[in-house]
Amino acid sequence: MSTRKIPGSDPAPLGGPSLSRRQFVQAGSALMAVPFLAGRSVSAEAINTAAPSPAVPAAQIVPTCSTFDCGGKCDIRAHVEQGMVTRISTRPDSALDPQMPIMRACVRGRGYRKFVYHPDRLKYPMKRVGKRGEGKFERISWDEATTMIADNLTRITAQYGPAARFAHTNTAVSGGTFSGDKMLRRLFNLTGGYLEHYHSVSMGNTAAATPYTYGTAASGSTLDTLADTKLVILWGHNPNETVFGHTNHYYQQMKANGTRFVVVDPRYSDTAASLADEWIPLLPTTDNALMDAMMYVIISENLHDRAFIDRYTLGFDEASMPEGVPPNESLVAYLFGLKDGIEKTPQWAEKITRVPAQTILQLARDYATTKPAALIQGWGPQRHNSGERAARGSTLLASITGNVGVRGGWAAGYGGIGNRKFMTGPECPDNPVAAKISIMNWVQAADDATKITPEMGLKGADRLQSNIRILFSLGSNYLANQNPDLLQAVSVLEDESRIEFIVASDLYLTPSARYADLLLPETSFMERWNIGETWGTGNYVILSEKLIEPDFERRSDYEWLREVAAKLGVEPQFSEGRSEKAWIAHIVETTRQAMPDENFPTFEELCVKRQHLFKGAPHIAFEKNINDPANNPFPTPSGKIELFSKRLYEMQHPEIPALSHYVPAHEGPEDALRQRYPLQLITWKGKNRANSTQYPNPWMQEVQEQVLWINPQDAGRRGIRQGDTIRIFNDRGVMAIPAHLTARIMPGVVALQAGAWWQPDEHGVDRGGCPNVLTSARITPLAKGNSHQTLLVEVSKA
Ligand SMILES: Nc1nc2c(c(=O)[nH]1)N[C@H]1C(S)=C(S)[C@@H](COP(=O)(O)OP(=O)(O)OC[C@H]3O[C@@H](n4cnc5c(=O)[nH]c(N)nc54)[C@H](O)[C@@H]3O)O[C@H]1N2
Ligand SMILES: Nc1nc2c(c(=O)[nH]1)N[C@H]1C(S)=C(S)[C@@H](COP(=O)(O)OP(=O)(O)OC[C@H]3O[C@@H](n4cnc5c(=O)[nH]c(N)nc54)[C@H](O)[C@@H]3O)O[C@H]1N2
Ligand code: SF4
Ligand SMILES: [Mo]
Repeated sequence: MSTRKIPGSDPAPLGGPSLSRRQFVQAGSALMAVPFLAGRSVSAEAINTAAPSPAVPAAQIVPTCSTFDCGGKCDIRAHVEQGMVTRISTRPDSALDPQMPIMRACVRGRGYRKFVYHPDRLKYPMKRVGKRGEGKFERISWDEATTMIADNLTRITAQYGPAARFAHTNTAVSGGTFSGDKMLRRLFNLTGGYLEHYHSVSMGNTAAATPYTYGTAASGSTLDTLADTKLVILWGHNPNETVFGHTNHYYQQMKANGTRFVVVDPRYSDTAASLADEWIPLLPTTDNALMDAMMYVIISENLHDRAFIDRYTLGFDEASMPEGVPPNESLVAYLFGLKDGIEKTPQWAEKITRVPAQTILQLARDYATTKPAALIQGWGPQRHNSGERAARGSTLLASITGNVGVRGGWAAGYGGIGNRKFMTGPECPDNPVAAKISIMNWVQAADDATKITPEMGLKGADRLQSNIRILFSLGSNYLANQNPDLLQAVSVLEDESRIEFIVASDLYLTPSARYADLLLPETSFMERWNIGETWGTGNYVILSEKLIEPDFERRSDYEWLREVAAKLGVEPQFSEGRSEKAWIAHIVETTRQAMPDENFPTFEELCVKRQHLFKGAPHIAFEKNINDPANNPFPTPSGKIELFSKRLYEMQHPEIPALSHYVPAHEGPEDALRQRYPLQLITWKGKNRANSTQYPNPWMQEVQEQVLWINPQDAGRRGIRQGDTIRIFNDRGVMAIPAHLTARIMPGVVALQAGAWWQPDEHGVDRGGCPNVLTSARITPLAKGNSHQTLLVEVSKA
């Protein structure tokens, strides 16, 4: 055991004397206090027989990963010396395991230490002393804190019922198998339940729209199937920054092998800079116009895959329409203007999108004649109020060109692969409360829940009986910062007669945490046991070991929840006697049982092996349905790929038409509001933070300043020069930050990196550059989801 090599570990790590596993054990007495030893299968005997310690104990290099919601799950190396993480490095070249995609730490990963050891980190539990939102807190003991929580839970549940209890969205901790947030839900359900929410603000619009084409949202393939793809169109997808599992590993190989990349994005993103042979900027929300015109060209020039269309699809032309639909509703009828008299030509689309007609013509021809080709849509285009249409539009293009179910093609927006589930996770009893709201309804549910209707997104009930009265925000900055139209949200939070008790647990006093009544100092991923999981777009897990002891009075969410459970009298059922580490071991065991063919390691084995790559690659979405349609109909009502969706047709909602074609967006380029607010604003996820996580990290602030990207043409018209402080405003809010003049953003559009902290000055002007002082809380028509990306603003010199 002591000589066994950790797969992927470097025999000669950079920057420090190397220590073999045996030497490490021999150095036992000096290192016994180092907590990570406890998890290794190093026997006590081995330690006791160890030789005397060297004068200066060398750093132990531990392969681990973070559990943030950053899109990646990288193999980082923590250098641990005398109970401190002294350095972060990454998977070394010599460790290349051909089985594992290469996931090296990004700039955020390299800076993790500054996040964990930052002097501003919360140190003690604190209760609010000023007005709510003022940010004044006073230190209290953990006993007082957990008593406050237990008492408020008991009082509020007795007075308003369990549906008055709410747990906010929690993406910062969703990258781990185990989280306080999951355990909070367990505690809720053991004591009567809570008001659940649905909808992923990340990709919920794609997830809701895709099943109308294919019958399921599980429409992603594994990236290893793209090795021989000649053309990839990355459509509103910026994986160079957002990572998405291990996109870069494959895209860099493909680039080296000659794959042509086209990037369709209003911004010249880092992905466009590093991969693109061609960048096609278009006005935000006009993606469907470009798609419509591409389909027009493909069909007019007879480049569509007629055999595929006839065999697998519904609604292409009048001959293949479902029963009971009047004439001229098919795709061909729409594109050639048989109903509205408008042919969806490249010239038509040029006026809407600003993409030159010739470029559209060429893109359509390239996509239809390169076999196979992959049009991969990111999640930026679907975080719009036209987002569901954009997501479904790409499924139509893939279908008419026969790129569905074939190796090297791509069916839909970047998405989940099959029904893959990795770790089983802590068990959660059923929620006795049937009602569910969309995450977009939470502000209304706090203000006056009786106004929420099923049309707005209420599920499982016709009305809500109670407002949200007690709210927990664990691992999220979504009370204010990340929530669309944040000023509207905080006006409800400030009213103490609405939500009566707010608990926030974070590492920092974020703009959201300022609204807490009780503020709890959580541990970081380095201070507790967990397993990092890739999103469904990847397929491995990495042990995230406890490396250091928490300082001050920091406690993991699970630790204080246990104390609350005890005060509510349910601790034994809640914890089942397990520590955090014991839960991880338990989940590993239940995962092994749930997937007997997977050969998943035991907990002891995982502590040595550190990683596990799940089987299931390569996977081509819908391969079965295409190879053997008789036995594998698509799970749609017709059993076919539904270009025309009768289900959508019956909704008769003008914003989600049966064909998913272009419809001008609210606050889009055709909105009359443009006369006052002529610029479209979009946000993107940048390289120096995961959403708002790591915002206070000084190393990350050096990487990129919060500035507004504005095209020199738009700036020139307003007399704005490089670096000028400018005001960006609309009816919802105003901010003042520096302007960055760049041709990387097309005229008519301005762009801000998402996730900067909201910092209002005494006049209410945000000096931090948080886009959500400007964004809209409009709900998308089908998913009842978010459309953070669709908004109009004006910019002027401050
Ligand atoms: N570095 C980093 N990585 C991250 C995150 C992070 O904050 N930082 N966040 C993680 C999370 S939580 C998520 S959900 C994912 C999100 O990943 P995505 O949603 O894919 O990322 P975004 O940057 O929001 O959008 C991708 C691109 O869409 C473009 N775009 C915006 N509007 C339009 C449009 O109307 N049409 C077209 N064609 N393009 C448009 C943007 O300019 C951007 O370059 O990333 C994850 N990865
Ligand atoms: N304008 C605009 N708004 C957006 C987006 C956008 O693109 N543009 N993107 C949206 C998307 S896709 C997402 S996913 C959301 C993300 O929004 P949120 O879900 O709010 O995620 P973060 O902003 O990362 O905030 C997470 C918080 O958790 C804290 N944290 C980190 N680790 C831990 C931990 O271990 N325990 C606890 N208790 N806390 C921890 C961090 O310090 C941070 O304050 O934002 C959405 N909002
Ligand atoms: S922040 Fe994400 S992409 Fe960066 S090193 Fe960590 S896991 Fe990898
Ligand atoms: Mo997200």
